[in-house]
Amino acid sequence: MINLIIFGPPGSGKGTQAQTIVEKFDLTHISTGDLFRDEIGNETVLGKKAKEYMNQGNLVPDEVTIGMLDNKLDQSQNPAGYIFDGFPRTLAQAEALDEILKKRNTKITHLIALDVNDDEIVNRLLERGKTSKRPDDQNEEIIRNRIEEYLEKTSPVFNYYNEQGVSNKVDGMGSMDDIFNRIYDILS
Ligand code: B4P
Repeated sequence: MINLIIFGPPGSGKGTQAQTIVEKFDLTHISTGDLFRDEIGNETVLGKKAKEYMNQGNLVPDEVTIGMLDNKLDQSQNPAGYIFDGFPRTLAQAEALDEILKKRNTKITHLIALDVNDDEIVNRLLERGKTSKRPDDQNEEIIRNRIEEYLEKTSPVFNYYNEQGVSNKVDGMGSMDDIFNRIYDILS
């Protein structure tokens, strides 16, 4: 079983690479960003809570995010494993994920961190914002806030899993195929 965390700053290619990894390894893709955007689109109570944080480029509170992830895992059993995209984003989420997987007699097998510089991130997200209409992709100040949130709250998750011996860094610059090949080498 592969349980992979695809990790990195906003716009580093997590969602993009997850799509290809899912096809090659038959994993189930769980993206907390996509789950929140579905909740917002359906105007649920959870979506209304998440929207105010996301639109400013802030993280949604842990208690909201962890409960949502636990429910999603209950609904999508896959013996081949999971790819966690955008989760965990804090140490508390990482600890909760370990507990959630332990209950299911499994654990994280790999964390792959995509390394991309800040200027490239801003360019990619502003470019995506032209078509995605995502409010958090349309304003450089909000994108820079997302990068700050990542550095302050999310980046320590790399070391947390490094202590478990499962963290890997991958150069996230270059073509999507080249980056996928770097990831493939680690997973196979
Ligand atoms: P996410 O939806 O996870 O969004 P993201 O960080 O922007 O990454 P994404 O996966 O979408 O983009 P990708 O890098 O693939 O999170 C959005 C918000 O939701 C967060 O800010 C937060 O508020 C909230 N949230 C989500 N999870 C949370 C959690 N666990 N806890 C608290 N809050 C949470 O791609 C970006 C762009 O780059 C694309 O346009 C792509 O085409 C392009 N691209 C990718 N690879 C490229 C390459 N090699 N070259 C050129 N362009 C490339």
